[in-house]
Amino acid sequence: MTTPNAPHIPWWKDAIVYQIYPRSFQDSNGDGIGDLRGIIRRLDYLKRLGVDVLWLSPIFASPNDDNGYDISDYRAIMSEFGTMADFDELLREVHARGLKLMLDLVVNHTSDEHPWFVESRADPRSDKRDYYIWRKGRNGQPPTRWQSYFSGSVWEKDERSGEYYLHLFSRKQPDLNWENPRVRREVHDMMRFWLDKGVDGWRMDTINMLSKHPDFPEGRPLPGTNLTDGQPHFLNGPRIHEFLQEMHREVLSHYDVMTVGETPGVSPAESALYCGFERGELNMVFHFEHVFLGDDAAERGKWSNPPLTLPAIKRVLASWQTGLHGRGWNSLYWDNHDQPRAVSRFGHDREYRVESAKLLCTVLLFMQGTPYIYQGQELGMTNVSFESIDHYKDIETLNAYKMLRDEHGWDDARILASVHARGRDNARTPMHWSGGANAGFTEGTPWIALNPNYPDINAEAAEADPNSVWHHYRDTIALRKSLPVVRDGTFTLLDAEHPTVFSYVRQDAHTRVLVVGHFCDRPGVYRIPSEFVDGEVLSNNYPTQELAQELQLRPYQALVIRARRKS
Ligand code: TEU
Ligand code: CA
Repeated sequence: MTTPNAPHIPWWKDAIVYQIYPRSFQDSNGDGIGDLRGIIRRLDYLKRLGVDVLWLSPIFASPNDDNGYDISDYRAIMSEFGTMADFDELLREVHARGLKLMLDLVVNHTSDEHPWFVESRADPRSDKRDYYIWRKGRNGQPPTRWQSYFSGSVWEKDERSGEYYLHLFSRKQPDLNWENPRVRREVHDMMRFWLDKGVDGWRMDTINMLSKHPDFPEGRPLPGTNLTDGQPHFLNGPRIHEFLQEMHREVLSHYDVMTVGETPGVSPAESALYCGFERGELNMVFHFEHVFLGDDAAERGKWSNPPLTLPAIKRVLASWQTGLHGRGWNSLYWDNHDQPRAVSRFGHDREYRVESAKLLCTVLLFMQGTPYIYQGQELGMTNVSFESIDHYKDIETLNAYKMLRDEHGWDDARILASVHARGRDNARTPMHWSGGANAGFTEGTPWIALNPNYPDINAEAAEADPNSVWHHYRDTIALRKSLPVVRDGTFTLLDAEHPTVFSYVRQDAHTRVLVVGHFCDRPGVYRIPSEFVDGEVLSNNYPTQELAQELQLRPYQALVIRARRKS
């Protein structure tokens, strides 16, 4: 029962989202590939964890050049994942448990096996030609020297017509031409098809890339290559807000849905244009400032793997908390299917794996915004270190391996060290359900090798152990939901330059809460504001804590302390 005249609070502000990478979540038919019926089997596990929304990475028909982010039929289920009847049952079972389902909208590009592109490439006079971005080159060269996210040029020459088509990602992912109103209408119709089935939201892949600069200007030269950085000319392009406001007007505004846009390269101020409460575009966006810290300035981008410092991470996260407070809404994440495992990247995945995985949970979930938990993050799953590139599957990694070896002379050891640290397959090894064969993921041969540490790190063991990362996630989710200050309160970063402690205060008219995270593998002492010295410890990833002005902190300790109300 809402109190009269209370401000309407949309449901996605209170939601916890759990991202499933279906290919690696649960296989149900022994072919070694996760599928929709496997997800149905694990819904009760997700309900017990306490999450509200399930985001599925793409489940649509695809040749899987980029594991489903290359769609060949937007209205069909990928055959390896099951049937439309399986999807309908999954949606029913999700809703029967009071959960919601968010799908992955990949409309910056299709697969080159989509009938639209097959026709577009086959006949320059076809009415599908203008569904994609075809340009003549100059003097036998591509229109620009922009670098693809998957290495090499963004232009692929079609010998028959002599023209080039644009693909910001793989050559099997041709970019759609959003300048064409028929393309936009096709997308709107497809979105309605799924929303009319009862889907509750969309994660929108690379959504700030839809509008390219019409002149395709050359980019900034990239060191050590003959390629350039075209991002200033295709990120946040001239018509992007027009396209998103049209999508909202034509489709989204007619449904009670949640939307999150994947928008690399936006600042907090720019993101407010996408997710500002009155903008009529999206509810929130994913930024990449924390996970790509330093990569832009590094010679080989993320493969150079520049070191992270806690003050730099704090500055970024605090700027998003204060930059969007009262203007828009944050997404909160450490992990997803494109990123290495959080406990390996930001925590300590050896002797302090459990403590640091819990710390990352606490520090993330007490910020303002909607948290996204990636499959396995709730177990403290870690990066994997396959000893050969032959074990890796991700097109981004395999293309980068060739580029780094052939164009930059890196040896295998150097390339593998970068892949171990930053490769996307770190997040794509099969989910660990038990310590049994193949971690309970499949009775067949898994499509990608498992992380060998599944006997020690798996859901069955975690649920049985009250001190596990899993129980900390479940308890922290429940605690977060009991404290309105976490959804509504202000955020104040303390001690921004402290090298090992991330501490901040959340406050509203009734409550002040202090969050302290000690990102360090040694004990430490941290001076807390005096008002919390006689406070109440609401969360602690260690069994006990003496409160004092000079707080004694254990390695990777995380605390949440509520100040006592002044009478
Ligand atoms: O990722 C978009 C994106 O920005 C990625 O290139 C990301 O920066 C990179 O993978 C990090 O190394 C989305 C999807 O999340 C990703 O899985 C797809 O490969 C990509 O779009 C193309 O659809
Ligand atoms: Ca299967």
